[in-house]
Amino acid sequence: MLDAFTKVVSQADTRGEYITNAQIDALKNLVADGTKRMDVVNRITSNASTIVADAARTLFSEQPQLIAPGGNAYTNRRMAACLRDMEIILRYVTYATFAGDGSILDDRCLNGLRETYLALGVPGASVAAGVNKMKASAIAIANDPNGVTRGDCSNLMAEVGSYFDRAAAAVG
Ligand code: PEB
Repeated sequence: MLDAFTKVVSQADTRGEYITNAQIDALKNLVADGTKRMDVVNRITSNASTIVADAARTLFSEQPQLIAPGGNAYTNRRMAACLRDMEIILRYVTYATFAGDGSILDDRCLNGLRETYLALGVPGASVAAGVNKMKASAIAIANDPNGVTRGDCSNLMAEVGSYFDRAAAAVG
């Protein structure tokens, strides 16, 4: 697991070189935007259950076969597993956002997930659809200009979006 700083250090070490000015500038920007990043993590974290529940509700209304008898979210046990999976993915997206690096998401959540779903018979494309719904509502919540000092969060939102995209691509 890396963060934005340890990633630069580890890449420099692999090449046996000092950290470059360009890398320092990129990290300076990351530090300058640190408060925004923490706010984003805080907002997504404090709205996690809403984000998961809304995404699941929309997913099941669009794909009712999932909750029909024989579906992959039919029975409370499978429904609970499904909501839990979405919550786990969202949690790792918040970790990646906090660290400014996706490796925690890749290594501890997405690695082998496609194979797990294949083995379980859980439809990966439906999980990906659920992840995309979480992406839309998490970004809407994180990017809400009300209640915070207004500024440009476009880079940060693109970064957060890319973590959701990574999760969706890993299973879809
Ligand atoms: C991944 N999910 C399930 C299992 C595992 C994961 C390992 C099997 C064990 C169990 O049931 O608990 N676990 C999960 C994860 C990590 C982890 C992401 C990362 C660290 O450790 N069913 C649907 C939807 C979808 C869904 C499409 C969006 O209809 C998910 C939610 N996951 C789902 C279901 C099961 C499951 C298990 C239904 C139970 C499958 C079954 O037992 O039949």
